[in-house]
Amino acid sequence: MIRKPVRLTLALLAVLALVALPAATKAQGSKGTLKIATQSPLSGGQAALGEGIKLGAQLAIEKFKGGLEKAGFKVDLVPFDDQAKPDVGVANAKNIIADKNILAVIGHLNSGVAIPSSEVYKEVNLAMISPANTNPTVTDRGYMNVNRVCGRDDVQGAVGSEFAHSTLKAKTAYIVHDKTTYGQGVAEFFKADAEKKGIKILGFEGTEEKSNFDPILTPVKAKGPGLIYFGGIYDQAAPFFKQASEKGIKARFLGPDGMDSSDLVKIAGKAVVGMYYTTAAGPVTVFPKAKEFSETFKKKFGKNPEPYAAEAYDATAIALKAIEAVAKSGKMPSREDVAVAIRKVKHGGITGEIEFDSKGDRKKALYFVMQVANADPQKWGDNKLVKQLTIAPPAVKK
Ligand code: ABU
Repeated sequence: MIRKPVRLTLALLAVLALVALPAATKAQGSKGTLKIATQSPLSGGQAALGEGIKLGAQLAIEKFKGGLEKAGFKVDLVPFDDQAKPDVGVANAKNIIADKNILAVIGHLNSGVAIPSSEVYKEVNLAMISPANTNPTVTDRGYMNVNRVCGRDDVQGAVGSEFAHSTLKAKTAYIVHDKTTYGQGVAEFFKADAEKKGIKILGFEGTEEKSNFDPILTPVKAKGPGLIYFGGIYDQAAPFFKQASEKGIKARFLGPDGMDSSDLVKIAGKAVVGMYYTTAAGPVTVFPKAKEFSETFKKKFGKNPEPYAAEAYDATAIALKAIEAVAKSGKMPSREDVAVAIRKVKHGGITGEIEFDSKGDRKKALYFVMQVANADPQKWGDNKLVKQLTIAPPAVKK
């Protein structure tokens, strides 16, 4: 038999449970579902970086969705595979804008995909925050919905040429690029600044070849440059540099952030140990606040975060902050509200302080010169930090 005080306590608990129930229901999405999309290559030769971007965004949503959930929203991630192809990115973008619950896009990896896809997002003022796109055109169009947390290739190209000139003492260089918006663009910025510094450019050549570089490397070897610069991405650069090394070419190897993936050494092995690259992705070891992210990432996904995963985490945190700010005002967040709110966010991210200028560039972007230290892909994070710079975006040309 239940005694009277116990009966009263049980009755009280039952009443409390009934009162608490509507609140719990509200916290589980009674106001609807808000979605954040990612667009990056999840298949093909650049999937290592693209997958990292998706997983960085996923971790940020898990970490920061609490405020919106308390306000009654469910928050979902919707990953899209752009395959590093402009037409696929644009087709995905059309599907993204058709889903009215998607309030921000974190992406892309490739500037040549981000630029046409963001023309689609612009039609509906859907915010894009890029973790990785470095081509100037991404933000130079001045779209209110387009932002990036990384630096720009007009700066990155010059950081590379300054390093080639002042530290490597290169007198001559041969430049190869992948003919993409990004690869050719950064190669041109490198070339222009290298020439100003007196480096003689012995060749400037674009190629879409992925496996047999002999027709390019034979004349390169004959010209004997002090440095080879490859403007492109690791899936093409790795076999290129591997074959250059096997051919006995003694030039120094240098490239931009497209080199910055553990897959570079997975494909090229020892041939690229000692080579240099510039990057706009912070090696997570330089950011004390990224330690927890890095550990959680490894524990949850069983691998190290690839470059730009931390930037995707910060970009997603900014999007959530902006959505929450709009939701707090009592309004159902619209895409335009969110795009406007993103420009007002000041975020102490794991990759440093982030704030956007009027074009959507990070006010103080980070650039690094790195040297490949080891042929083991697991040790990509141990690459040597040669130089770290914080540089504001170039002034807007009038
Ligand atoms: N910045 C690295 C990825 C290449 C791109 O921007 O297209």
